[in-house]
Amino acid sequence: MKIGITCYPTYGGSGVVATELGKALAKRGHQIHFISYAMPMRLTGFVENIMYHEVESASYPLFEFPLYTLSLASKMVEVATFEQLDLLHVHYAIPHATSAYLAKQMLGDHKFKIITTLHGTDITLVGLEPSFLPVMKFSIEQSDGVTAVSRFLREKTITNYNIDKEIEVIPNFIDPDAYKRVTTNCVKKRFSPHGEKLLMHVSNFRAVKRVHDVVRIFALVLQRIPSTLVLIGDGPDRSSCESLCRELGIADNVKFLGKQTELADLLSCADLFLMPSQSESFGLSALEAMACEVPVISSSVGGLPELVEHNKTGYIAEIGDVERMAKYAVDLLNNPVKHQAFAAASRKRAEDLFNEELIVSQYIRYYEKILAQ
Ligand code: GMT
Repeated sequence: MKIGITCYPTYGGSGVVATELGKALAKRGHQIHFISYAMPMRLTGFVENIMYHEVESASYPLFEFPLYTLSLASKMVEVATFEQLDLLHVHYAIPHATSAYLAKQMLGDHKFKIITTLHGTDITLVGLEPSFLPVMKFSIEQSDGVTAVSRFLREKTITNYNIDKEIEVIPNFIDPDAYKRVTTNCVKKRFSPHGEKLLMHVSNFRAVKRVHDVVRIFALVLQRIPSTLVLIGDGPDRSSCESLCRELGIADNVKFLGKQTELADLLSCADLFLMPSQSESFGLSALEAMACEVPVISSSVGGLPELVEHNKTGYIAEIGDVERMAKYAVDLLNNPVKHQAFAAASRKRAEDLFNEELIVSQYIRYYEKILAQ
């Protein structure tokens, strides 16, 4: 198939899923055309069957805001025409599904199918803004196929937007060969020179991630167990989290690594992964941790209970219940037999339910179904 993929190219789950999907499809011989305003973060080097088309947004003093939606639609028309795309798969509905709709309307003879994958705040937060809601509902309904990354997100889409459309749940995935626990211990020794337990969190440090809760959970754990917290990623809440660590007197035990690419190496050092989010439609970084045999302690929101199996691969607790999450963490870190069982169960769940082979095949079957309609 000839498939166009549009996503945000930045450090974020939807862009990661789109890029890994594109790479996996290219490996299977499909021709993939990424269309975005920058090269997707995980698309490095030359990859057979993958082409990248950059969207250039023109600026003019009259335009107070960039008109990316329009520039993207024009680029979609260009790529679909010259490359004879069969379908255009857009990740994160705003504004990609709208640009795709516009592009399709502009094309006369060669019409492609549009598949929109809903990822999270496009549905649960941003899309609900009155200035976006009508156009979101319309663009989702006009897509030929719609997928959501969890059952939770499918239900939210149906109820929030009153959408009368079949939505296929296709969860996120990992490559179990790329995400596995690596045995080398050297990085761990840097963070835990005296065998301290290592707690980890990876995110874009936005308010929905509640990274302050990560710090507070860790402060409680540290009172009971010698440990280190490693925080990976960057974003709006990073500075205030650094201040909180100083206020709580735990700054020496917390390492802020900023954005990192070699996540499997780092996750392999961790004993626990924390994800106390306010909202999380799936929780891709928690899945990456599980694949590296790291049990997850998370909030019970959104799609997280579909990923984290309570009392088996980790624990879930109410949003903001920092004490309970800390109690779970201490319990697990103090019990090596249980910890080992949770670590093995995490890997097994990631491999059995969310492995690349399984999920990419599911996408291919879905593409074929939509193309046949
Ligand atoms: O929705 C967002 O905040 C952005 C999006 C992204 O691009 O990182 O994250 C969402 O998509 C990920 C990939 O499907 C999911 O793993 C995240 O749970 C989801 N984020 C939220 O729902 C907050």
